[in-house]
Amino acid sequence: MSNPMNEAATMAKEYDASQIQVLEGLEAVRKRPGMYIGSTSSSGLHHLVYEIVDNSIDEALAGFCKNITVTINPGNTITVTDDGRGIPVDVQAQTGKPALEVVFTVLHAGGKFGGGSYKVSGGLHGVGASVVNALSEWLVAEVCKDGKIYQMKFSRGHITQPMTVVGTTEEHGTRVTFKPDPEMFDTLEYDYEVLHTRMREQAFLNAGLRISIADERTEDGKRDNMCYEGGIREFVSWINRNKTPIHSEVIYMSGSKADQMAEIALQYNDGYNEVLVSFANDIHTPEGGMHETGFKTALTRALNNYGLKHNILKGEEKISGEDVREGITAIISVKLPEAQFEGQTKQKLGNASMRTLVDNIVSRQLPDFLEENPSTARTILDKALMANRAREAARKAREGIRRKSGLESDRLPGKLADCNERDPALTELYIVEGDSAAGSAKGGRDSRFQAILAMWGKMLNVEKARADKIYGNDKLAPVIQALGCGIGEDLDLNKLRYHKIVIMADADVDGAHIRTLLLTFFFRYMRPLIEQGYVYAAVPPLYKLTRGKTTRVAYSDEERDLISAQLRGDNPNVKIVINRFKGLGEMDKQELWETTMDPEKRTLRRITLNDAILADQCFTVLMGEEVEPRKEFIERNAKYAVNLDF
Ligand code: TSJ
Repeated sequence: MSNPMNEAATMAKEYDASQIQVLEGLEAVRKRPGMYIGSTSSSGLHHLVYEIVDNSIDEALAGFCKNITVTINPGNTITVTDDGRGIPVDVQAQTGKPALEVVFTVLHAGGKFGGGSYKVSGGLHGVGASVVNALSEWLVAEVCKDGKIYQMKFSRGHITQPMTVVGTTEEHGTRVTFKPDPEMFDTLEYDYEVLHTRMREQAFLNAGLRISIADERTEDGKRDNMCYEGGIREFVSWINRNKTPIHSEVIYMSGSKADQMAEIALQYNDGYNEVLVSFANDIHTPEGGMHETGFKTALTRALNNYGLKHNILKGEEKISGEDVREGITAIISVKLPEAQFEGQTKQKLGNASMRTLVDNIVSRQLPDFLEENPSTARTILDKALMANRAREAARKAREGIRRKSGLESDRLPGKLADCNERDPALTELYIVEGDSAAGSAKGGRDSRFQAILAMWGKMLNVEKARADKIYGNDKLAPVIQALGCGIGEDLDLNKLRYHKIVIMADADVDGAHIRTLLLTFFFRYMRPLIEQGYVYAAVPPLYKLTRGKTTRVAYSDEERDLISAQLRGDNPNVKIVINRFKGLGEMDKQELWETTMDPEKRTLRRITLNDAILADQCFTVLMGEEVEPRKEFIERNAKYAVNLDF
């Protein structure tokens, strides 16, 4: 017989030990929040919401939840609710604690208990509720289950109210409300559109799941209610909504093998761009991977086979992968239990079995579709054939233009003030809007490693232009020449002359226009440049503050107020003059160097491609011919149009 006293003592000791472990775990999250949520900037702040919502999506995937709501409350707290089974509240044998408590206090506890759930979703970092809890000033969890309402409260990961029954209910589900910790984040302001975009994407990826989002911070805040019975088919229609499809129906294919499943939806439009967006377990895989490879190979093979069989392709004629993807909008969504994310940013699917599964699905189902829909098949084949011929013609035109303009030679454009250094890893190219700003930049730069290229005026609308026109364009040719690495199929990053390409344009509408056009161009014709992180936006200051002989600059409204207070010190009546910089051209060369170009002091914002859908939408809508969608888009995304941060 064991001594009951000893047993109690042992249990207390174990409890202490596990408690210490818990606190150490959550303390680690607070010490290095970036490791768990990517960053403590705006992106990390939004990540908290995704981590919570992912749990509700898992519940939906398990078949128990139909509705999810996300609310931005006054004060920038967030509430997420679902109508699932409710997080289990029973005491676990291993820990002696309610499962609910474990979910919020033990690192990586999510989905590991209960069993039977098909855990496939999960944020980029796959962490979950305990991380959000550790990074929240406070968090309240409520579970409706078995007729009761259970409630538990936390502060910075510590329990402030143990699990308590606070009422009775007929409902079932989970509600979590949290306030991100100001000690942890650089910004606490939630952006409705960022959350809306992500929730819409999740609704498309989980057919029939209803996700509602509301901004309750103001009386007239936005709200959206999203539920797509057609899933990724509707996703494709939605991406194509401002484009002109060349066949009416969206082609849909799906299949599964063992515990893996894949679905593909696609539709061609009359444009020339390829929009291929892939997901693994509802996580965007912008770097592609096995599922994309399987799709591309099978699509090219199936269309060539059909073309040969029906004498649309003659003899040796063959259409390439790029030809068959011109004007395509396609979504590939796969779900698998142990997804392997690879690549530099862990955004590439590595599971080879997915290549086989997707290839098999497309190889079996696409030929059937084409045979059953001969006119659509003909339309698609004709388009691919046109692409093939245009590509040939473009190649010839390009070679001609190259010879004429000397693009192939070492000749550099006249508008370029080059630097002395030759090692691309050490050099920077500033692409500057406007002659006066370019003048200041040339005067202020460190010419040892900083080159300046001036750009002005409206540029070619690259949305609808083919590569041959781009090479001949008088605004873009200097950019192509200065960068030295070619475009499109010829792109060779080994020849890139500068490893930092900094777009320097005013924070006004004209600046946004130039920036959007340049990014459109990079996005369409030099995408690896963005993907590999070579493109940046300069961040010029917004204000100049002067007190007597002291001047300081501020890059945001908050910083302006902070510096103003610092300059004022203990003198409430001292006069501080605050000027708003209207444009880069207003700064003299010294100011421009000190605030925007000096590597010791400047801020550069790296341009990322983390949302190819929004990028494509942004470019298409901003550049497109239709005025209404453009107006609406600019109204909805006023600040992105200026601060293009896809
Ligand atoms: F992240 C979170 F934990 F905070 C959270 C979880 C937040 C929100 C808004 C919802 C959820 C959540 C968890 N919704 N639904 C569930 N379901 C479960 O945790 C659950 C329920 C029952 C069983 C079972 O086997 O009976 C298993 C699980 C995993």
